[in-house]
Amino acid sequence: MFGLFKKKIKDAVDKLSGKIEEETKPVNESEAVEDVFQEENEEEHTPKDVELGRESSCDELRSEEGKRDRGVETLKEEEKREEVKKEGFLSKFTKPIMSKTLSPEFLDDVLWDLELVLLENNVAQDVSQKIVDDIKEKLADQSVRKSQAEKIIKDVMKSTILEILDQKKVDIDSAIDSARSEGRALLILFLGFNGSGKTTTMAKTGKYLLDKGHTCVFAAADSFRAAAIEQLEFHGNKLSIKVIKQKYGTDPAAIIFDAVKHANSRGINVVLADTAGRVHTDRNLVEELKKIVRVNKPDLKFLVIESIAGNDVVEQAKVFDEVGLDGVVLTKVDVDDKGGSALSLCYTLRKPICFICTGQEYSDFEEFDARKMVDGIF
Ligand SMILES: Nc1nc2c(ncn2[C@@H]2O[C@H](COP(=O)(O)OP(=O)(O)OP(=O)(O)O)[C@@H](O)[C@H]2O)c(=O)[nH]1
Ligand SMILES: [Mg+2]
Repeated sequence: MFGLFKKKIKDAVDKLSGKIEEETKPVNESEAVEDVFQEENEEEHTPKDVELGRESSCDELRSEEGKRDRGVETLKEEEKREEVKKEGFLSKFTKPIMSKTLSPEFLDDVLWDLELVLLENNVAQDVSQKIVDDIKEKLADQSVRKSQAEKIIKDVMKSTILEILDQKKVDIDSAIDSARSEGRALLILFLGFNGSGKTTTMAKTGKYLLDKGHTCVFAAADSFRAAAIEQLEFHGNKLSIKVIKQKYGTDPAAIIFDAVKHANSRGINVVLADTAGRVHTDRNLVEELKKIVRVNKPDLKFLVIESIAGNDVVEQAKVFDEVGLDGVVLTKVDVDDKGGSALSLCYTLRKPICFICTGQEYSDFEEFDARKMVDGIF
């Protein structure tokens, strides 16, 4: 998952920190002295010191003779450590500290490579630009030490990407509870482009909700594509989830209306409604979707979108957002080497990615964790 993206980002970070390292120069003496004191303080309580302390307190429990011998040994060890510490301390005055002040011009030059990597990996142009601008703003005029260049670049990139991905989460459990308190089922609508994985994702969501102890029904509101109802019934049978259906050609808004009525009269917690795949450029199908929403007022509308759709995700998402999306489910992440779609979607829609699908099995479904994704990339 996102293998190529990870590699390219790593290469870009290496190149960027490499260029900074190449350009580092010795800083003035007073700064160097300050740095040394700071480092000495940081070194003051190393785990090794703590270990040594623990060792000597254990000795107290041993025989008196052993205690004396060990006491002498510990003293010698401490003297030796002090000597080494002093030598190290002095050598730092003779070895100048290398650092580079990152001017905006220098950053412009070196961040170009990073922008290219983002563009090549399906990160939309305005999103790539925003990431690079943010990184530039955070790093400009900072003095970066040679040894810290890579860590600083990585930390800044991680926080910038995390800010984009970390949108306010959808809490399905609370939404179910609040619908229940009103004596009704929660209605979740799955919509998206042809073949994006809507029906499979809805089945996975059904399994996820059953595992959490909720009850569900499926609404077979794709009454358009041949075999769509049978496909949903296959999942319904496997998962023991009832499918509310009507004949092909029936108005999908009416099918969902029926399913909600069925669920409300039986105290079922959630109605999961499948819809026909639509091409975002087909206005009639988009209007049909708006009708479904107008009639049934779904609590949650999830856009199911392929991670591999590339730059097209942004245009698709914008059109589907005309009905007011609540979140995104990103599918086929298992076959996506690039990984930029998630960034483009979050930035464009300002909506959360709720789940990611990583295969065709019901279990290939997980709650999206922005921090996990960022940690995985870096
Ligand atoms: N590798 C992989 N395949 C997936 C994933 N999700 C769905 N698929 C496959 O994608 C294909 C299309 O899935 P569907 O669930 O039928 O997609 P759909 O959006 O309902 O399709 P339409 O109803 O025709 O618009 C099927 O072969 C699924 O098994 C996923 O996360 N990873
Ligand atoms: Mg389908």
